[in-house]
Order: sequence, then structure tokens, then C-alpha cells
Amino acid sequence: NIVSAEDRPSSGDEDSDSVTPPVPSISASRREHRWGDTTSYAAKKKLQSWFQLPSGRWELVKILSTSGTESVLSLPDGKVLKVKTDRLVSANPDILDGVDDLMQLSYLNEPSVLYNLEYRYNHNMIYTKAGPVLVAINPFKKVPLYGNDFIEAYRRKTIESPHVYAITDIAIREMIRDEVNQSIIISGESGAGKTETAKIAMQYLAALGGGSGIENEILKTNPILEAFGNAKTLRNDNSSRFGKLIEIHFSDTGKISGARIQTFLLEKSRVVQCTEGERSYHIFYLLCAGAPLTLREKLNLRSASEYKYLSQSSCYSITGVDDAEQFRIVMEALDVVHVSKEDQESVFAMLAAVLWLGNISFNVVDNENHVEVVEDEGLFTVAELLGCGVEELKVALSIRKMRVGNDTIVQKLKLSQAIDTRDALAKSIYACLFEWLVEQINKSLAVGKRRTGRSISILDIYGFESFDRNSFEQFCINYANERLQQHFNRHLFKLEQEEYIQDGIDWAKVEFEDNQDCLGLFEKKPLGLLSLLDEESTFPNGTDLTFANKLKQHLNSNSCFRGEREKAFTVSHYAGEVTYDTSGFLEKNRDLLHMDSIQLMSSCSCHLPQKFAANMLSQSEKPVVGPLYKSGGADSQKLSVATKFKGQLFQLMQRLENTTPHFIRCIKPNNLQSAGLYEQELVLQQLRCCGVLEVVRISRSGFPTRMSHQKFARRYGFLLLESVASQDPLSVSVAILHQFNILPEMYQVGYTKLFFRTGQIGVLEDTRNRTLHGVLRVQSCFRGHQA
Ligand code: AD9
Ligand code: MG
Repeated sequence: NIVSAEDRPSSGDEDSDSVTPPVPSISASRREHRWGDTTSYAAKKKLQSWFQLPSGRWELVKILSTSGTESVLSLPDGKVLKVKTDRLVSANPDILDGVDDLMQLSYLNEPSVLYNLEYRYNHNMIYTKAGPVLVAINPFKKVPLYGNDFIEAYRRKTIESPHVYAITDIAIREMIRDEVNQSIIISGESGAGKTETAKIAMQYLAALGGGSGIENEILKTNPILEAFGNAKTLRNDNSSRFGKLIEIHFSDTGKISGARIQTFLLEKSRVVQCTEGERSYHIFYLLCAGAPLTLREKLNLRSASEYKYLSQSSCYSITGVDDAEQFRIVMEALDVVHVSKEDQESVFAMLAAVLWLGNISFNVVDNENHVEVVEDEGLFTVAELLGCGVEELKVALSIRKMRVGNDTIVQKLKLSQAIDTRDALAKSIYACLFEWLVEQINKSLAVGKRRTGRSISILDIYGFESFDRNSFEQFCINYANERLQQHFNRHLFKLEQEEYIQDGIDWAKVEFEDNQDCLGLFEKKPLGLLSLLDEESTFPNGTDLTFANKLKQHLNSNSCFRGEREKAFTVSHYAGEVTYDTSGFLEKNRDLLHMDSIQLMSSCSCHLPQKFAANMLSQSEKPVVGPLYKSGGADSQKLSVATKFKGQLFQLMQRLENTTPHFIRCIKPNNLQSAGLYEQELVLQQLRCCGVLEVVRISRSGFPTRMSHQKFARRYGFLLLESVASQDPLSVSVAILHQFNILPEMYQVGYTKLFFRTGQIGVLEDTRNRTLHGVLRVQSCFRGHQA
């Protein structure tokens, strides 16, 4: 029994075939490796290495011979190549295939990490640890890993394989043990599985129960928020178009006592505009497909294809989704979170109003392109649904009042202005409705009296984005990710530091990358991206071009910034360079709603538009920096979108700062949303972007391989050529280090453990395996001789 599970260099000894319920296990295949051809085993792995093909794909190759700087190798397809030896990257021994934790790999290089994840993915093990981080690869199919039996098993700790349940369980235990709030921070690209992962974590928490059905209420917020905040995009049929933090509170008996939801930066533009093949927010289609007859008549509802906002992208349905059935689910969920039937009807009326607004059209009345609103079903229905006068609505959509000195001037709008005004009103009603709904949900989930003040927060927020064309949305999203990355780095740094200090190691020798420069580029005042954007947004004559020029003028000396042609600029983010096109930046940042539209809403007899207007007015009264409302009365000011987002982000970071974080990085294995397809290059790029390789790199710059003195002495002691005077594990260990000439900067001796730089153990393992192999050969010769 030469190669046993015991032999793994690290502590992972979790062969999972003895646990219930059955989890996908690699023990069988590993055993084949072990017993299939034991004799050639050591020789084989010694001769394997990673080699990158011109296509970018890493292949495991056999080294046939090495002479100095060149090696001859054979590819899996039998081809033989001569290459520079330094192009070969060390492969790990086969016993490390599919390890639970990437940190257990002797060689922590990109191809090894990729291979390990792929190996597990192919065995339905979609979760893998990367040290403190959980990596989750989207299976795009049902995997048998969830449900009550699994929840119970993770709670009893009869299963140890990495899982969202396991992370959530740790969070609960640490919350109770350390009396510190916890956070589960989920990130990844669109479609990588963040929202599903968040729901899986919520499921585990909900299983703790709470009494009075609060856990059910919390789970029911998901279908509501997804209906109103998710949409089908080209990347994901159920893409969240907002960021979400849900804070779940606990009572002193460890039960759920309440929750609070905060949302970030809803993509409003989708309401009035969406790309071919995408959909607007699910709820519109759900309403059109599922509203009962009486409601249809009340709202004058049509089918989705009759609304311009929905028909422009020629996409109405999602494969495998029954919109009518979903509508019933949402209505039920609204009942559960105590939104009254009356309020529900008002919500649906607002949705119908938004849809009918899109159908309102304009007639050009003179040769200067001035318009009048067409008096048709659209106009009348909107007035009816909002509870405003038809005339007031017409005026608000086609005329602008402006104050010049003491006079009020009335100006007719041109066609494009009228369309913008109409769309701005639709967007604004929808965004207010979304906010209002979240507020109602929060009232219903409000924390009960018998609480501990302890909570677990789950953050599901858009990951780093880099497209061919990047606009204001990517700018905000990537800024948020830059902040989260800093949080991530600092946390990892702290963890490493704590472990080194505990074991008496000099941690000053560990270097960490910092993204403070890039954050500074965004946040510096007055000469940072955000300040300059706000400044330009307040100038009446500011344009996207003057903004771009201003950036180039002031920021060109910043190493994270580069001016590009015309209106573009490039930022060096931690995850790579992104070029932003400033077209639309100022308008999106100002996010103006004209005072005429706000006044229209205040005049409505329905209570929702009234509330929305009151909210907007109260916001604009706050003393703020930012752009101006062009209004009928005095100019009032309003927070710019970027400033508001920055404020939310600071608040978020402050909250997270006071928690113990647990990181989950979701990875999308292909762009086709299909099961079983693992595209190396795509995965690699995400591993880089979401900092998994960074974790690997951080540990590389530290001392990632750790082994207790005892284990080290036991494992390699037999290789000693001379006997050691004292047999205590530490003396034996030190003697081994000396004999193998391990350089002093390559290891540290702690109180209980030895710490090694990456790859150091590899040399010892090789020798150990060669020696054991030799012994084995001698034994088999001996047996052959006997026979
Ligand atoms: V976006 O940034 O909101 O566009 P997410 O949230 O990262 O994105 P989401 O959770 O919506 O992605 O996952 C996309 C799809 O992948 C889901 O609709 C599921 O079909 C699929 N998925 C994700 N995780 C799992 C899983 N653990 N098991 C099965 C999954 N399917
Ligand atoms: Mg999502």
C-alpha cells in the first residue's frame, strides 16, 4: 500500500464514500489510478508536465528527454515536439487529481488550477475551495447536491466536501462563537450563478427556522425581486439587473428573527429600451400572460406584443418558463410578505401605466419639429391608470415651463425631447415602484423584538465587466468591484497574517498586491474620475466630449489612467484594462426628471405616483453636490447617480467591514448556458478577474504549504542519510531540510508547523516517490525471483 490517502501532502483526507447522502465521489477513479499501474506510477508523474499549445489550451504532455535548455515531449495525440524547457510548467502528481482545496496542490500554477477544477466539474463536484474562498462552477443542470438531506448532513458535519451549505454553516457557527456578524460575498460574471448561490445559502439559513413563518417570508422575497429586477439578457435568461444585500437577523435562540434588503443601481434604461433578443423586466410579461380577467379589464391589458416597450426586441418568451404560472407565484409571494390586495392592484396599475406610456405617440406640428401628443387609447389609459387629467398629462409630455427672471416661459418640446420626457417618466415610475416594493418587503420582514443584534448578510452583486463597448453602467459596476476587491485583499492579508503570527513566523516576508491606486483614480477629490464626472454634469454646457477631454487633461499622469481617441479612456483595473466610451455618461449620471413630470405625479389621485413624487422632492431638497433639475421654479439639486452609488457603496463597505467575510466566486464554464462544457480560456479569464488566481498568487508569495513537525518528520524522515542525535520531530525536520539544501528563504519554522514557499515540497515528494518506487521495484524483483 504505497500510495494511500494518507500520503497527500496536506490535511485533506476526506474520501467521501462513507457519508450519507451520496455525494459525487472521486475516490473510485482515484483508486483506479492507485491500483491500475502502480509500478509505473512514480515514473509517469515525474515525466508529466503542462505545455501550452498555440491555441492557448494547456495539455498534459510526456517528457521524453531533456537536454539542458530543450526538451522533447509527446502530446496526447502522439505528436512529438522539441521545445524550450522553460516553457514547461510543472504538473502535480496524480494523487492530487481533483483535490478539494486548490491549496493542496504542490504546484499552484494556472494549468494545474484549471485542470483540477475541470476534473471536479466533470465529476459533478462543482464546488472547490481555494484556501478561504469557495469556487462554484455553474453546472447549468440539476446536480444532486441540495435539499433537506444535504442540509442535515452538512449541519451534522457528516459531509465535508466544499459546498455553499458548508460555508453558510461556518458563518452561522462563527456568528455564534465569536459574536460577530458575518457576510457571504458572492461575485462572478453575469450568468455565473450568483443569484442561485445566494438562494442556496438562504435555503440553508431558512432551515434553521424562525417561527411565525419569517423564514418562508424571506424565501418568498426571491420570486418577487426576480420578477421585478431580473430580465432575460443574451448572457443569462434570468439576469439580475440590480445588486442586492440581504441581511438576515437572528434571535438569541439562534432562530431567524427578521431580515432587511438593500438594493443597488437598478438598470432603469431596460424599461424603455432593450437589445434584440433580450427582454424587459420579467414582471411585464408575467402580468400580460397571467393577469386574471377582471384585472385585465381594469388595466386595459393587452398581450405583450401590443406594447412598444416590449415588442422592440422581438423576444417575448423564455424556453422552459411559464409566465402565467410565474405570475401566480409572484402574487402568492406578495401575499406572504403582506402587500395588501389593494396595494398589489396599484402596483399592477403602475406597470400597465408604464407599458401604455410607451405606446403614447406624438404628431409633429410645425417645421421646427415641435410636437403634440396624439389623443389615442394610450394617452387615455395612462391618465386613467395614474389618476391624472388627460390635459395635464399632454402638457407634461409636450411642453416645458422655464423660469427666466420673474417670467415663466412655456416652450413646446421637439420630437426627440418629447420622447425622452415620456421615457424618463416611464423609467422613473418603474424605478420608484421597485424601491417602494423593497420598502414594503422590508416592513414585513422587520426584525422582531427578541433579537441578538447578530446577522448574516448575503451580497449578490454584479461582477467585473469588460465588453467591446463599455459605458456608464460598466464604469459603476467595475468601480464597485474595485472596492470589493480591496476588501477581499485586506481580508486575505489579515487571515494570512494571523496564522503566521500564531505560529511565530515573520510575516513581513509576505508581499501583497494593493489596488489602492486604482481606487484613488476613481475617488480622489477634486481630481478623480467621479469628482470630474459630477463637476462636468453640473455644467449646462458640459458634454461627453468635454468630460473626456477634462479627464485627459487632469489624469494623464495617473498610472491607472490612459486617454484614448475622442471620447474614450482606459482604466487599469485589478482584473485588467477596460476602455470606456463616455457617450451618454453625463445624461446617465444626471438622470434628470423634469419638474413638470414630478408635478404631474404629485397631482395624481392614485397614491403610488403621489408617493413617488414626494420621495423625489424630498431627495432633491438635501444639500448635495451634483447636477441641476431644470425646473419650473427655482433650480433644485439632486444627487448624481455616481455620487449616490458611491455613497451606497461606502455604506456597504462599512457594514461589511464589521463582519467576518466568506467569499464565494462563481464561474461560468461556457457562454452557451449549457451543461458539461468547460472552456479553459473562459474559466481562466474569470479566475483572474474574480481574484481566485490572486488568492493563489498571494499564497505563493507567502508560505502556502504547511505541515506539522510530526507529519513532516514521519513523511520524510526515512530519507535521512545520517541518523539524528535527537529523535524529536523538530530536530528530525531540521535535519531533513539541511540534507536537502532547502534554502533558508524558502521555509520558516513555526511553533507547531513548517511553512514552505510554493513548490518546495515537490522536491522532497519526488525524492520520496523515487525512493519508494525503487523499493517497490526491488520488492517486485525479489518476488519475481522467488517465483
Ligand atoms: V447575473 O449577473 O444576475 O446575469 P448570476 O446571478 O450570476 O447572473 P444566475 O444565478 O442567475 O447567474 O444563474 C444563471 C443560470 O445558471 C440559472 O438560471 C440556472 O439555470 C443556472 N445555475 C446557476 N447555478 C446553478 C446551480 N447551482 N445548479 C443548477 C444553476 N443550475
Ligand atoms: Mg443574478
